[in-house]
Amino acid sequence: MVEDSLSTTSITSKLETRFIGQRVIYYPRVTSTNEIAKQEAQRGAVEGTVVIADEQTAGKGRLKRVWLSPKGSIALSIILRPSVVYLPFLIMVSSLAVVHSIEAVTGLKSQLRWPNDVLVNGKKVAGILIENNVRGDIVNYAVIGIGVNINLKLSDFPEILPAATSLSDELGRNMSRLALIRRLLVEIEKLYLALSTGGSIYQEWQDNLVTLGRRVHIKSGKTDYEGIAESVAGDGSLLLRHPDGSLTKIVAGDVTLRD
Ligand code: BT5
Repeated sequence: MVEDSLSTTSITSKLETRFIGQRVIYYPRVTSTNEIAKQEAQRGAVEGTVVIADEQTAGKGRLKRVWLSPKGSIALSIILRPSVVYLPFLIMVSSLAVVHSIEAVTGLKSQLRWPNDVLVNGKKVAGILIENNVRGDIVNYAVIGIGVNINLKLSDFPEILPAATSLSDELGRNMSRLALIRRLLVEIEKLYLALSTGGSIYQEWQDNLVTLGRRVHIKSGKTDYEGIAESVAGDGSLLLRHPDGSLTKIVAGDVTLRD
């Protein structure tokens, strides 16, 4: 049996970061850690504050979609106050940090599906929702919300079953959520700090995207596109090559692989 209860102290104790996770607000159950984090950020919470919950009752995906986060998963949100130029890189920082920490703690390899999904064996194991509060060039705050399916039997969640998985389903055993959380905070800080020293995060992100080079269907707002996902631009948008040779830059959307 894996000891798996969380507490502020167990997360922060001797955590090897400078600021991310040095302050943790932990809830056994909460509406949405992103919502709480935004309120805390508005009230002036220090950069690196983490809001974390065992369970969310109103977990959010993008575009008002629902994110299921029952017991056994983790939901956490990190408050950052980056310069505006770094905002497009936050999805790269957070998704690569998830890939690194899953591999470090479980040995499992994961891949990224543009723009924000982390997959293991082709199924979604984690999702990321970044919410920014920006006025002009001034970033009031950015909240990085990450949900990871850890110790869940996906067969209990038929609504997401065909396209989702959990780390325990992939490993065939339960694992320590605490170990993953602590590693994730360390990895995010490392990649985030590397941004300011010109680290090559864009290249690594691009290399991990399973979407590239594939025939895809993309739904972006009310528009549907078909084509080859050719590359990603430095600002994180996807460049889609149409059958007639033209190219569209897509900033946000949902990708389905066609081949
Ligand atoms: C996401 O949205 O993938 C972003 C999820 C972010 C969740 C975190 S948890 C901490 C923080 N607090 C919050 O309230 N949210 C963040 P999107 O790409 O829109 O994907 C949503 C879709 O994924 C849903 O419509 C379902 O189809 C599917 N889904 C829902 N719950 C899932 C789960 N636990 N595992 C895998 N897929 C899921």
